[in-house]
Amino acid sequence: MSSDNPQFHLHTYFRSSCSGRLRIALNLKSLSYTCSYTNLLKDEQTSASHLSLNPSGTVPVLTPLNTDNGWPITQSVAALEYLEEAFPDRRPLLPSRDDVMARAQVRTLVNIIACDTQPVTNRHIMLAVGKLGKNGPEWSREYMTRGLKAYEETAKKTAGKFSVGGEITMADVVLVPAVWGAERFGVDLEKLPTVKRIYETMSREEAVVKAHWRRQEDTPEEFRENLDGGVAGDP
Ligand SMILES: N[C@@H](CCC(=O)N[C@@H](CS)C(=O)NCC(=O)O)C(=O)O
Repeated sequence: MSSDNPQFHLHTYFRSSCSGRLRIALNLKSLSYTCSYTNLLKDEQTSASHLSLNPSGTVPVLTPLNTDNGWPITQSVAALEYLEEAFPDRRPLLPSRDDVMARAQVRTLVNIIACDTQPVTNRHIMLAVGKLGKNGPEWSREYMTRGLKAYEETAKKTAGKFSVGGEITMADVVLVPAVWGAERFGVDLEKLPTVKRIYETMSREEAVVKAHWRRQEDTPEEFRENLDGGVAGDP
């Protein structure tokens, strides 16, 4: 990274959990970014222009702007790892290199959400299971519950204030937007006390408040919440 003032561009969607991961990480590391908005409900992720940027037809896409040799990063976990490697001293999101077991634990928790849970609850999967006669939202609730139970059982072995000890890591960054989705789909968090506690602690972080799906420029008016906590339309 050649610049002292690194800038990023993020292709995002307000309710995309994978985009939420990057908003939180960028905020935690105090990195500035501009956004373009890809409306998944309008299938803009499958437009020719988006596919030329990201052949996977998904968001987010993170583009480092003022680097010597940057290009768009089209996988959110690769982008998280990139941010960590490029800016290890800005609010580190992995335990120290001396603690390789703790690093493995963080990556295990990240993968429980990013590899085992989000892909099977993605919007196009819900639509596909709907065509097979299943109830898409019930499907998502079931698989989110399963994934978060695995997270709970795994995290409770290492959790302190956060999922792995007392500092925020990538695991917590990935967990928070997964819980946003789980809440929407009616997953019972009372049965997941470690997840619930960490989620509530994380939700008080300024970086998370700013990254919340209800507070993005592309959040539709009916879902919008301002930074003081009021929901649009509330008295
Ligand atoms: N493995 C990818 C997954 C990206 C992904 O699936 N993003 C969702 C939003 S969270 C999406 O764009 N879905 C579009 C769709 O389902 O059609 C990543 O981590 O970046």
